[in-house]
Amino acid sequence: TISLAGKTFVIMGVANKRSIAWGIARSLDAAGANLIFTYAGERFEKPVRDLVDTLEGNHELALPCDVTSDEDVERCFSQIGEQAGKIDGLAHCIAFAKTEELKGDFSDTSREGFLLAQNISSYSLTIIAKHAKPLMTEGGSIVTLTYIGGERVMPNYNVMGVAKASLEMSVRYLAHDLGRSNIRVNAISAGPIRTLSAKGVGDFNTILKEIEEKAPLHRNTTPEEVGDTAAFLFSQMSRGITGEVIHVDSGYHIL
Ligand code: 0WD
Repeated sequence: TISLAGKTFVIMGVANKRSIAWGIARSLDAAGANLIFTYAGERFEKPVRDLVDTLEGNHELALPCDVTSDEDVERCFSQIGEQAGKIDGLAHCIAFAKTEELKGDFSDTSREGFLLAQNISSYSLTIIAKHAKPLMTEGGSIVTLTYIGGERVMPNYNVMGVAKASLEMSVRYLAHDLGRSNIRVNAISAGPIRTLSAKGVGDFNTILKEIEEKAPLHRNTTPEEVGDTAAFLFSQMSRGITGEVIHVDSGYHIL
């Protein structure tokens, strides 16, 4: 197993125990890392703190950070800087689109819904990278989560697919910028996983069944598989990798 002892990582986007961010938290905790959690708003504070208490390590910081607010992101990272000093990496596990735009025709997408999906699911990575960079004084690794619907048309993914395409390109531009500071930026393209966010995608069960039938490994992706790949991307084992999208999807993307 990978050791991340003595390293500190920020994990953004734990909503509940099914969250992919929580799979990442468990893998990093098992590797001995120190973790700092951010959550979207007050109502998530208690559930996040209760979950964090179940981990092995003592992870003290849980902070609010609504990524739609520049001030919130700035305040959050300055607080992290004050309390933790430097950080070694960050997991961005955040996305949002209106449920009514995750079904039906993409051509019906509203301007407002389009911009909302881009704002929370894509632009957030850029503003976060900007404020996290000064804290990664010894280099670092940023990992975000994407989906194959950002590369090809998948049923019902619609406006979120366009946001993921924009997110994946942001990964490349950010990797280019931050490489000078020895900060790597990569995405994990996860297979479909039943989470709170996934509930919003129309016909999600059909998608899960299709993976079992057709993907090379004939099984669905688990948050643990994504977590272990994130641990690799946060470790020195992956030091030569940046600007990459790694598929953790039972091989479905080759079809
Ligand atoms: O099949 C899936 N579940 C896949 C998800 C396959 C491939 C990729 N992904 C991606 C998602 O698109 C997302 O980027 O993984 C990431 C994490 O999603 P998740 O684990 O599936 O979903 P969930 O457990 O619902 O966490 C998403 C979280 C939000 O949940 P809540 O209920 O707290 O809104 O994104 C966060 C939030 O924690 N989030 C925000 N955080 C800060 N500011 C905001 C915001 N404005 N909006 C949403």
